[in-house]
Amino acid sequence: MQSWPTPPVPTVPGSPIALSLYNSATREVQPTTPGPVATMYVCGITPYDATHLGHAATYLAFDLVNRIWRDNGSQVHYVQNATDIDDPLLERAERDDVDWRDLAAEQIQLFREDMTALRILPPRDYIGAVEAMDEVSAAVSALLDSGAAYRLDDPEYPDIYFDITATGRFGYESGYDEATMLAFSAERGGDPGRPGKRQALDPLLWRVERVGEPAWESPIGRGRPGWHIECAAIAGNRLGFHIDLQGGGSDLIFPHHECSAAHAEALAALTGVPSGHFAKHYTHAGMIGLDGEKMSKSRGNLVFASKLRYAGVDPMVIRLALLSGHYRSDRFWTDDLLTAAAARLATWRAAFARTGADGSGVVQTVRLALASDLDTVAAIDAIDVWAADQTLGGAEVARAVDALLGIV
Ligand code: 5CA
Ligand code: ZN
Repeated sequence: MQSWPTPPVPTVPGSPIALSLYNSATREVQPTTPGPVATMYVCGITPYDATHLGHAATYLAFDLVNRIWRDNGSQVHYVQNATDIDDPLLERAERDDVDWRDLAAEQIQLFREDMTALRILPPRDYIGAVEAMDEVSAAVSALLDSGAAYRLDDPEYPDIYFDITATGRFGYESGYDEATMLAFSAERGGDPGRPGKRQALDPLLWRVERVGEPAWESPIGRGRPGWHIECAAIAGNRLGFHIDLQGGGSDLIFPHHECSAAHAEALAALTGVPSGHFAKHYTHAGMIGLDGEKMSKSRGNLVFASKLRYAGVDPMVIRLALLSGHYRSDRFWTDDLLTAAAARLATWRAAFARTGADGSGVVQTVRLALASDLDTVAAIDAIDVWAADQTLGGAEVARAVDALLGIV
């Protein structure tokens, strides 16, 4: 699919600082170690109710990763999917009496416009599940042939499941215990109670055609894929099966990233690539809430980036407001965040226009803060202190804030 336009990214004077990030798989902050081309896969939207501020906050966190890696001298090969066929999308299309394809296309276009307005660097490959159908079914077929997957012994619906024992390390990514995994599986699209599976946590790879549901022709019969295999195939086929980072919100830690990592590792084993963890870092953003609850499609307590834009809010104010909390903390959206960000941005813009040299070292302070697990709170504090000193020049700092925080 078409991605969205790339905003200009200036170079920053001074010395880059290597990025460290929290890794959900090790439960600690660790240095990232990309080569000349850093490889990042961030799970994309399921295209309805886009783009709420929870989505925006998550994509912003990985936009900072992208910007810091570039500052560190790497190119970034960034891949993102759109889950443009899935049960929740079909349910929403039915509820609203629209064609699911039209709903997806319209919501993906809105998402592109929001990402552009928020100055989020686009993925090099923006891939819909529907357009990737052949490669996804080929991946399922390969897993089935290898014995890592099996057909359910169900005469009516012989769906294909992944055997979570195939990689010998299922569970390492989340570190969750069995009871937690079972609970999240049931809550987040899995079917731990379905009879006939080898293990309750085995995830669906291929759903054979049901009457009235969309289905695709494939070597394993007509049907449509499970959720996790889409991301494993789309990421692995473009970035390889050993990538620098897989990202998303914390609600994707399990089952989605655990299962997509297991699928990717089982696929990697088939290619003879030395087996290791799929991603060096599994990094997750905290949940944005509203009025005491997680902002979610199912609750319907959503604030949309586009609604704020249409009401005349400067997208840079939205961006700064979302960056004013740490990406990993669960936090609440309030209108006060917008008010504070608007005042701060006005102060910063006046300071950016000041002539003369900076001399305060603020650019390095910002670099250090961001390199330390994206500490935007410390970075913003340092810029506030700099802006308050009327004797300091603005041009260098403006360039750094544009390149590293994406704010102009
Ligand atoms: N299409 C799948 C991933 S393959 C999906 O999770 N789509 S989504 O539209 O539900 O979410 C898109 C991204 O936004 C995910 O990374 C998800 O973790 C994140 N997200 C959803 N709600 C919130 C929230 N309230 N706060 C922060 N991030 C959120
Ligand atoms: Zn995904």
